[in-house]
Amino acid sequence: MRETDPEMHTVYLSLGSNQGSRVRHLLGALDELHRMAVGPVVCSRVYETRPVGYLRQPDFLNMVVRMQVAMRPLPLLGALHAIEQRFGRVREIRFGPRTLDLDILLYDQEYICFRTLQIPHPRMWTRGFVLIPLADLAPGLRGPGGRTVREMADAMAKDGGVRDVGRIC
Ligand code: PH2
Ligand code: MG
Ligand code: MG
Repeated sequence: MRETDPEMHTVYLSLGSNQGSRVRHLLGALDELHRMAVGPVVCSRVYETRPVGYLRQPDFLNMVVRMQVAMRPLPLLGALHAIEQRFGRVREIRFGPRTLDLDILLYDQEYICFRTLQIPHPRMWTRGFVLIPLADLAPGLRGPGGRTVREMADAMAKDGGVRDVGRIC
C-alpha cells in the first residue's frame, strides 16, 4: 500500500491523555499532527473528562482536531500509533489509562470497516468526551439518528463529567 495518497482527505481525530503531563502530551501530539497535516490543524477547546468504560483511573484531557491529510485510512492509523508510541503509550487495559490516545473519528464521508479500524469511530456518538469537543468544530454534522452533533453534545453535557478547561491551540 502506498503511504501517501494524491487526494486530500478531511479527517477528525480525537486526542486523549490521562497519564503524566497531560497537557504536554496533547501539545506534543499537536506538534506531530502539524507535521503530518496538509494545511492547518483546527483545534477544539480542551475538556477535562471523567473516565468512561474503565472507571478506576484518573480524569482525561480530551480534544478533537480537524485537518487534511494525503493518506489513506490504514497508513494514517499506523502514523497515529507511531506518535502514541513516541509518547510512551503502553497498551494494557482496554479503555484503561494512557499517556496519549489518538483515534480517527471521521474520514471524509467514508464508511470503513477493517478488522483493526472502523470509521466512523463506532463509539463516538455515545461519548460526551468526543461529542462535546466535536461540537466546537462541526456542530451541524448529523449522526446516525439524524440528530446534529450540537444536539447530542448538549444532551450529554447535562450528565456532567465534561468540563471546559480552555484552549491550547
Ligand atoms: N478513552 C477511552 C476510554 N475512556 N474516557 C474519557 N473520559 N476519555 C477518553 O479519551 C477515554 C475514556 C478509550 O480510548
Ligand atoms: Mg480511544
Ligand atoms: Mg485509540
